[in-house]
Amino acid sequence: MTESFRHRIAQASRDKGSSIILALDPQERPDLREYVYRVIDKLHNHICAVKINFHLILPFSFSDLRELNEVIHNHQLQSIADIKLNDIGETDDIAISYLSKMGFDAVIVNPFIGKNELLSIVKKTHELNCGTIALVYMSHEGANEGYGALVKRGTSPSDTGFVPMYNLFLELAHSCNVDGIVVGATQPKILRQISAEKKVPIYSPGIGKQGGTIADAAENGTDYFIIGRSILESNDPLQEILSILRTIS
Ligand code: BMP
Repeated sequence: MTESFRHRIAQASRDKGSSIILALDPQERPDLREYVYRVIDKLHNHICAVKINFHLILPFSFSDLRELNEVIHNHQLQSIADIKLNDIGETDDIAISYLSKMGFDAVIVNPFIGKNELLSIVKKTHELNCGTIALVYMSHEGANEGYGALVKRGTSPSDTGFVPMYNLFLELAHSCNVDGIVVGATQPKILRQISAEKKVPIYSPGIGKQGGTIADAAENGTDYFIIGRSILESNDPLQEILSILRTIS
């Protein structure tokens, strides 16, 4: 595995003919492991990656996660750890080290930590041949209170001029050389604005259950579509994915 994460996910997307990332977010259930493997077995030909969140990271052990990532890789898919990492450098470092040992290919981080910490996360992930994906604008309704808040550009009292937080996050993401950015599909105007300025692929959650549409996201610049419940909870997840893929194409 010598290619970068950015290259690997692009390759997986070409090979599978799909830019869908499955948000593998099951509800609590007694047969969690069996369920997860059943889903991957059914859908692996039509997705390029699996995003794993606390729904599995908390109940699963280190070896459960390593085994799951092995299965994901055996299907030539990438695996993304969605922990929205957001801590001091030393703690970020150890988290990334464990995630890489578990076989994750990339980690989602929150740029609120600032440039030094974000740079050090990117450096560490790249040393381990993993990727860093930074949140720029989240998909939930209250995202405007944080990501949309108007903030002063600099940190000195004499700095003037206010910009939305997400503009700063985008600049930070670009200047730290992240491998991708998360922009929710629920705000098409913001998605379009960010996509006009983007230098790295856009990963968009918020499609289906949260109100964003595939068609809008595709039109407004999303590169990878992160979708969970509207696939997992549909009566026929395979047909649902195929229908989403038809819309994208
Ligand atoms: P769903 O398609 O079921 O709404 O799942 C979306 C997934 O993406 C969830 O894992 C959620 O935690 C994550 N997510 C999101 O919904 N919005 C964001 O802005 C960032 C996320 O990581």
